[in-house]
Amino acid sequence: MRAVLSIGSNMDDRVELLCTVFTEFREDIVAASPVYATPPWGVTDQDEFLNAVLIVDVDESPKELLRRGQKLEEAAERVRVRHWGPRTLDVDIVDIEGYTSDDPELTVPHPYAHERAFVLIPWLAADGGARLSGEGVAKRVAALDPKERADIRRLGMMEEL
Ligand code: A4P
Ligand code: MG
Repeated sequence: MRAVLSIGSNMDDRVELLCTVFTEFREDIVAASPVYATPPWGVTDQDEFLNAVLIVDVDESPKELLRRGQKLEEAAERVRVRHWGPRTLDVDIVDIEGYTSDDPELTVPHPYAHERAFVLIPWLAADGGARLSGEGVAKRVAALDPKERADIRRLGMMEEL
């Protein structure tokens, strides 16, 4: 099963926290985006995020993959204080090839992916042919507000940081 993961952090050592996800999935990564510095989306009075997208090939089921991501969040001692609020580590499943779900525990595609520059821009960098719900991600990126696009700063590949 091929899945697209969006990972983010805006607390503590953000590079180190994102690195734990790269390490967990090192055998499964098909493509990885650079790491980007991104302004907070949704709840804007919080620190800047680092975000990246990983494309992985895994043997487990969608729910097992969700659980694997949640274990990394737990290991990062993530505390859920506020919806869309500050977090040490967030591992979201953006999309899974050939699979959709409206289960609140695991909604696929991720309901906000199509409007989030911090997901779409890294995803396009990892996969130039990416598609979300039948539409090219390149087209969605082109349709973003230019200011929002310009605010997403490429820092470099994970191994360079
Ligand atoms: N859940 C349902 N579908 C999924 C899915 N596709 N992937 C459930 C992962 N989880 C999914 O998530 C709440 C519940 O969503 C989980 O129990 C899971 O079963 P959460 O991470 O515990 O809580 P949350 O923070 O309230 O919501 P969520 O949806 O993770 O927040 P978001 O939507 O990820 O937004 N700005 C920038 N620049 N960069 C960011 O990374 N992140 C957020 C968080 C806000 N602003 C941001 C960023
Ligand atoms: Mg999440």
